[in-house]
Amino acid sequence: MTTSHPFREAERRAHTEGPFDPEEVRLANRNSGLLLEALRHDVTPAGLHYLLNHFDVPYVADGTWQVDIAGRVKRRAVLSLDEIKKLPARTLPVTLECAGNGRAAMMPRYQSMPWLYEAVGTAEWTGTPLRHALDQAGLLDDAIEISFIGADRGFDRGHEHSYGRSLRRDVALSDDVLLVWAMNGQPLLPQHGYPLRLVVAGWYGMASVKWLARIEALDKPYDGFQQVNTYMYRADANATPVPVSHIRVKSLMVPPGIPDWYTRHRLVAAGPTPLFGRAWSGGGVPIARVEVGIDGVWHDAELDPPQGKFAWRGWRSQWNAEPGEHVLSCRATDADGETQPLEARWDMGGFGNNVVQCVHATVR
Ligand SMILES: Nc1nc2c(c(=O)[nH]1)N[C@H]1C(S)=C(S)[C@@H](COP(=O)(O)O)O[C@H]1N2
Ligand SMILES: [Mo]
Repeated sequence: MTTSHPFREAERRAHTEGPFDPEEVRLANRNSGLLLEALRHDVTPAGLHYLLNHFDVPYVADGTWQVDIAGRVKRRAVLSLDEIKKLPARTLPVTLECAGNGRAAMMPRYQSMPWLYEAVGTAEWTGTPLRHALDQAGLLDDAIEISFIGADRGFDRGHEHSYGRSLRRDVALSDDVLLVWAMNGQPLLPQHGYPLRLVVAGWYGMASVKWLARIEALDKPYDGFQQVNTYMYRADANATPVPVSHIRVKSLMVPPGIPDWYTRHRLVAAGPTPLFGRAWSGGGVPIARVEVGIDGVWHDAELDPPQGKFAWRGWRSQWNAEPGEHVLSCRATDADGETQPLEARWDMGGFGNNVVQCVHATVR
């Protein structure tokens, strides 16, 4: 190798089983997940929303941010935050989920951020549809993709890069792709992309670029590391990679009863026990059905009214808890007929695991 950086691919084992490595534990400490009991909130308080940051959170001094819109445009535009905030605003409740959610439950697991179930949250994002900002520069006819580059930079598998992603032109121009400056009515927190981020409703989180510094219109597909070298579904090393895009249908429940501190095993009092959770899917596809499984026997849950095209939907059910050991599950089906699998579908990078959740409970 002739590169002049100190990071070698060989230092990371691709797949592993058994105890977590210190590197995985360190990533888990940097990237917090939603506490499952916080599924109760229709809108996740910002401090409980999951986090996924690849590199360092950039320090941004107030009042200095600018976004450069360049590439295949009629006139390059450099917009300040104040100029962007003057564009037509829209607030949209959006459920974001990390594409790696569930990775740690795959066997063997890919060594990366070891999520179990908790890389999900729903916030009310305020911003302007991206197309209003693009209008300031004017896309040329040959612009086929728009790329989005963040201010954070680092290495992954030997490649130095700024975090960047792209969208096809028609996707980028949809009203559901927002340039966002507020989360739940407050300025973005540093860790969620202050002062400006993209939110791509209906897609896994990797598309929603934080600390957005540069937008470039391209006449060829974007080839940044986070676009082509990762976020691809691959069953094995020889399989044709399929880009990760829309969120897969999923549901989670608030674990009932009280937990054991260390194992999180639940203790539930015998008798009628309300169960509550959330279900969501990607691409704006509505949730059609949620079932609750008690020791493998399934029945329908009741759905709460929808909260918006891109937000999770509440569901509830009653469990007549009888003394003994039990396994509780939930399974969502969307309007396209997609449903959650009972066993994780294998993926090389640990992406898109929407296996049903299992909660172990002792009833006394
Ligand atoms: N600039 C930048 N944007 C980013 C990331 C990042 O590391 N850097 N992580 C992405 C990933 S993988 C996810 S899942 C979401 C997480 O958004 P959140 O931390 O606000 O929940 O941000 C995305 N945007
Ligand atoms: Mo992610």
